[in-house]
Amino acid sequence: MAIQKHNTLGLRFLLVALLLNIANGNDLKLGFYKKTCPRAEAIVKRTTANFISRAPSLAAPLLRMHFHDCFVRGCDGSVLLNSTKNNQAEKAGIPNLSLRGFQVIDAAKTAVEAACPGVVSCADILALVARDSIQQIKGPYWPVPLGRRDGRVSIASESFTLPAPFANITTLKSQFKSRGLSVKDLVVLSGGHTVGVSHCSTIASRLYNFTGKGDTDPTLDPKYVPHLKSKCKPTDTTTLLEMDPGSVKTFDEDYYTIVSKRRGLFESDAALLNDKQTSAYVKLQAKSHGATFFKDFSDSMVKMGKIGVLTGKNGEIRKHCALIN
Ligand code: HEM
Ligand SMILES: *[C@@H]1O[C@H](CO)[C@@H](O)[C@H](O)[C@H]1NC(C)=O
Ligand SMILES: *[C@@H]1O[C@H](CO)[C@@H](O)[C@H](O)[C@H]1NC(C)=O
Ligand SMILES: *[C@@H]1O[C@H](CO)[C@@H](O)[C@H](O)[C@H]1NC(C)=O
Ligand SMILES: CC(=O)N[C@H]1CO[C@H](CO)[C@@H](O)[C@@H]1O
Repeated sequence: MAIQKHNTLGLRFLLVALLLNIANGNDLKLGFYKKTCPRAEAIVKRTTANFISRAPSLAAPLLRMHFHDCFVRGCDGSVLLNSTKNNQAEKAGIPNLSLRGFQVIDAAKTAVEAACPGVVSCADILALVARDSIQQIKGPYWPVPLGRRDGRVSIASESFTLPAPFANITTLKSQFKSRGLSVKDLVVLSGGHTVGVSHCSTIASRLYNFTGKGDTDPTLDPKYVPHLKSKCKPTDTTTLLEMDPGSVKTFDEDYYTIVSKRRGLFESDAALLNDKQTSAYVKLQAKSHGATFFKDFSDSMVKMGKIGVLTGKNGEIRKHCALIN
């Protein structure tokens, strides 16, 4: 009887452990394709290098694509799926605005499929391409444990669960927490905004109509506002703003200097000054010229890459990244 009870408890413990395991990505492994597709990682790296050497500005959207993938339904390649007759996919959601670089993923997948058909998932390819892109522009390297499988579901409305550029610090913290990421991960991963561009429309209300009275966000450096207004007229939907003016293609710690000067583009960037821990981190990285930023970014990217992954027999290995099998 006692043994029986013990066994039941043990089984329950095992089940819970298995569930947790799936949820925090501990099933992923470095070198997962070593036997089944030994050249997979090299092929992805070479394909990525081909693109990024010609167009370094693609590194930023590829990093962002991996973030969007992981934050919606976990890192399962759902961001890569096209809409169909009966379904509007994540790509069709407003927050996808300016997601670019799908051709890099498709090219890497085609090259990998030629070597080992039906073995390597699109979710893994995206995780590798994001890492290789950032390394190629002299950013940090991080190890990418592999073995993600591809999901079969992608829903436009779920893209609204992504953090919004107007989110406050409370909302940002809880959106990261619900995906198993810490307050530190929030301030570290926001450093991804050291590369890339944003549309004027994303900050139009911050510049021109913050509280609906034709005003400007008072948390924005008033000396910086005229510059932003000269670049972005109120109804401009096409002009691009550099997130890190002057070093938009360089992965460095400038982001924290910019935010500490109250020149971060989004309210979500500025919000990092409204919490003790995040604000201390911003100031520390700004002052120390990013002493620990690369190491921190690597650690947080590994964590982000494990969010809600499908492993084992879950999901599938897509034949084409934009289509379920
Ligand atoms: C913390 C919450 C975050 C918010 C609210 C946010 C929001 C945004 C928005 C609104 C844009 C620009 C869209 C446009 O106007 O075109 C953007 C761009 C970008 N984001 Fe974030 N983001 C967040 C976190 C992250 C994270 C965690 C990463 C990666 C680690 C990331 C990487 C990027 C990159 C690289 C770009 C530039 C993309 C390009 O050049 O096309 N962001 N983000
Ligand atoms: C997915 O959609 C894009 C954009 O509409 C299109 O160019 C591409 O050919 C589609 N991919 C597939 C496999 O249908
Ligand atoms: C943060 O934003 C949320 C959602 O918009 C709102 O409910 C909450 O009151 C805001 N919190 C603070 C402290 O402003
Ligand atoms: C500013 O916002 C208010 C309230 O949302 C709106 O009624 C007004 O039309 C906006 N003004 C402009 C110039 O967009
Ligand atoms: C890449 C992509 O699919 N972008 C789409 C994002 O959403 C906008 C607006 O819903 C579409 O116009 C884009 O084509």
